[in-house]
Amino acid sequence: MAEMLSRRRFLLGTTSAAAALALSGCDILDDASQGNFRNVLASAEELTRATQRFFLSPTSMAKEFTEADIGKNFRANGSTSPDDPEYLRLAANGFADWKLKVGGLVETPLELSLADLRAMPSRTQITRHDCVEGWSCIGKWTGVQLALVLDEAKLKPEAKYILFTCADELEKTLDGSGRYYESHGLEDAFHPQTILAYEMNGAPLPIPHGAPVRLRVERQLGYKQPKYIMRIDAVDSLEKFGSGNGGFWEDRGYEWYAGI
Ligand SMILES: Nc1nc2c(c(=O)[nH]1)N[C@H]1C(S)=C(S)[C@@H](COP(=O)(O)O)O[C@H]1N2
Ligand SMILES: [Mo]
Repeated sequence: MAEMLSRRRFLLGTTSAAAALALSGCDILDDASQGNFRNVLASAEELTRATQRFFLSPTSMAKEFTEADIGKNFRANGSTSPDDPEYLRLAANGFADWKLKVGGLVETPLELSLADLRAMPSRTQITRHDCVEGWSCIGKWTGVQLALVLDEAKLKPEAKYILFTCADELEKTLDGSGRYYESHGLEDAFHPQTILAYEMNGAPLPIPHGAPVRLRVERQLGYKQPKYIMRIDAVDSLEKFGSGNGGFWEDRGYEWYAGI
């Protein structure tokens, strides 16, 4: 699936199928390869349809609940009040100067304010959050689909993972290795229920829950949902970040793929 998906993003990320083929190393211009070119195009279309079927099939969606199911006291966990000076400065001003930086392996690096994100189409979902520590809570989240932001930035074909850098140090260390970070594969990054949430239960996202923006990835456990997001980078490998396991908790022994 990962293979299929990176292929799909790759095809969507280029201006034409011919350009995609050229980049993929296929020889499309000499006569002998013309038949082959059509076959490759046909199979690329088939691949896209298969990928779309996968995404549209209800079994691939996390369950959504009703307003009546929303938990009264959604617990805040992990960092609940980052003390990073830059974060505190941004918070003091209601995050008016906060900019989400989107970079790494993208064609168009972006800097998006909260107002920019709010101006994009939004999605609201009522879902259950499951923490590995053994508790769950249902909440309502509103935000912009991560796919829309990534499509605006246009991933380069080499991009395999999306890495999130947070404002908080969950563990105080001299070398900064205690800063929270997370990563996801492209399947989850482009999933329709994966949103950069700026509202919780109909109000601006409170600081304990990750203001100004946190990720919701509804088919994954709690620690895969970074709060206090400062940057998003498309990367081809997770090796260079933290201890190389793709996330704060992964570096401390948790599974990278925490599907539920
Ligand atoms: N930046 C950051 N993101 C984080 C954490 C954290 O400590 N820092 N904790 C994770 C864990 S383990 C859980 S269960 C959820 C908690 O989200 P909540 O505070 O909204 O309940 O956030 C996740 N994302
Ligand atoms: Mo958690």
